[in-house]
Amino acid sequence: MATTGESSGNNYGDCDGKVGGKIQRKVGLVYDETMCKHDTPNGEDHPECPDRIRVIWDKLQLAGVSQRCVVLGGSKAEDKHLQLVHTKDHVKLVKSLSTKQKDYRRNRIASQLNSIYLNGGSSEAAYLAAGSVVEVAEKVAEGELDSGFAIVRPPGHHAEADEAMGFCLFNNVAVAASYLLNERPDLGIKKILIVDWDVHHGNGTQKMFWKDPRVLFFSVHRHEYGGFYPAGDDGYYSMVGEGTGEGFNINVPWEHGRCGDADYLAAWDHILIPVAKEFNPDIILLSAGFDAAIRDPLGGCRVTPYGYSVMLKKLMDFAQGKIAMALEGGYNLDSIAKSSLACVQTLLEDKAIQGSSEAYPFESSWRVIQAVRKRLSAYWPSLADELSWKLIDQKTPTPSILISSSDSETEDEANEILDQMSKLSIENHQVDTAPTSWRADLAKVDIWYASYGSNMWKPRFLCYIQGGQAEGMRKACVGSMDKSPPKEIVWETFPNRLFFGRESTVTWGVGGVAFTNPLATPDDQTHMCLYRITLEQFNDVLSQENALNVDSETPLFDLAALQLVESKGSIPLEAASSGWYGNVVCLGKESDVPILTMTCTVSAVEKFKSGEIPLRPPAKSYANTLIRGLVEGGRFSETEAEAYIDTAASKPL
Ligand code: X5A
Ligand code: ZN
Repeated sequence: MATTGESSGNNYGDCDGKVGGKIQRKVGLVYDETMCKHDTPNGEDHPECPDRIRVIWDKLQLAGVSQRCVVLGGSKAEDKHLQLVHTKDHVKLVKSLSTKQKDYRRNRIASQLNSIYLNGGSSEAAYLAAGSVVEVAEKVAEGELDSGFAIVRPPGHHAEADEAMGFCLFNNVAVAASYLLNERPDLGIKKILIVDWDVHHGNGTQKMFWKDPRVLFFSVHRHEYGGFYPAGDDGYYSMVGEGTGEGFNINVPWEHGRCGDADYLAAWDHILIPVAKEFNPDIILLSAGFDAAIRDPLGGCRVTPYGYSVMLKKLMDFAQGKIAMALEGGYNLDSIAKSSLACVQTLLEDKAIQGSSEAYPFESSWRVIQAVRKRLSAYWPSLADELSWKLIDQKTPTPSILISSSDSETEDEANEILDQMSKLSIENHQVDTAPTSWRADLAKVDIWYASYGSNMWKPRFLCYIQGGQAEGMRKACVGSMDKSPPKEIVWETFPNRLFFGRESTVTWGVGGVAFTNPLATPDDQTHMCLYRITLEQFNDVLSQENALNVDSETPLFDLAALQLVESKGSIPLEAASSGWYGNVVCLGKESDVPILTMTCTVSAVEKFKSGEIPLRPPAKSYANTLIRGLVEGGRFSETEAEAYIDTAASKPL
């Protein structure tokens, strides 16, 4: 089934394995066009598309890099190897998706799975993806290759023993690891380090080796307190493995997107590399998704090709450089091609990839790194020391993307890092001119932000301005770029209906979210706490309420929108349409300053009324926060506040 196209060949190096007098490392590549046959059944667009592996292969060929590698065609995994980590039923299911079956049956299977599409080519591609990773891992373990890269799809790391999910059918890397450990004792591979730098948590791989001390699983991913795919607590740093596998599972859960080279390299230098030294793996398998790459549409992170090359280079110091890379995610075709090229050049030990950047890790990244070190220090003594404050003081303030440059006195550990960082550069660097011009304009305009939910409690609202985490919150806020406190606070009552809906929020967990009917209903009353803030700050509150970044290049709500909402009363926001509070409502004026609130759209109210979106009473802690706001704000006694929330929670719409 090797159909790798014209320019492939089993040659490597141009002169007896030497390039420029240096012994050329033997780097294997698997590419097989057959894996492009897995596609959406009706030709709809999907980020996990066949072109992903084509563009990588084309890039390696155009750069003249594949010609210096050992090119292998794909090979199909054997059922007994797949069954080392998957159930028989799961293998049977994937096998049964053959071309003979009708699309509708496959569509029915896919619809019962999370983020999975299937077509007539899916089964063969899945077998090839897993088999190809096994093939590369085996050849690297044997020493026939120094290292290798399996350019495969569908990806694998979300696939669990009995379930396909997250674009993954078989867990390619897990199959390969289990194959080496259980089927090939002759190769002497006793300890495997799996590094998963895909932007998503490798939930499948984690589960498969949860109790297995032979596999150290390390995953760094965007987590957002459980809000980012695959969502939940599995990717948290508290998940360290169990039984004899305790301590052999390490998660680095970023609190937000935007993480880049500096954050990833800090996780390498202060977690992964010291642990890898202690663990001393016999081989490294790399779940190499490139969806943490700059400009990836799903990841929202900013790792550059240079960043990937440095992360990889650092791993090459272990296991005598035995590394088998397998493609996982990565959805910007240009970014994944460039990142892959940088990695293969690194495996070939070409001249170092050029790059530099003056970025520091985010403050939040240091916080995560410290928490991970602390949680795992019982198992890995090299993590026990606290990081020096001089080191962690080198940071990019969390919401801001303004990059400060280093003026170093080179004497301590901190400056070592700084020097390293100052050599980094972000390829095709989009200049992040932090507070962009819209901020200056909107900072001149005052509005009243009218709150009726947890923001009525001042310490909670201040988190949106100053950043931080008030009592009861499960997640810290980045705050506004302008951290000045509200200029005035007043209370008012409006003829709208307060109600509660939805399942849970990232901040409060399970329990209702408060809404107010955007349309006035004269018999109802919503009591609101009004904060006088600038329109710039209002934008940042709006972004945070809708889980959007505050560092957007364009405002969510500008002067034109303000004019519009004053005349129309209520306007939905394009950019926040998938958020909960994607509708800005003007409730009138107070001392000639417009009063704005944010709630759901009028059409969402209809869905609440029809039951299409369920109403849901607030959880105790959330309700208590509202009551606290009303009481501490002087609006109500405790009994009155309780009665008010109670009524709003129980009265039908
Ligand atoms: C392999 C990978 C992402 C799934 C996202 C689903 N999967 N929304 O990157
Ligand atoms: Zn991913």
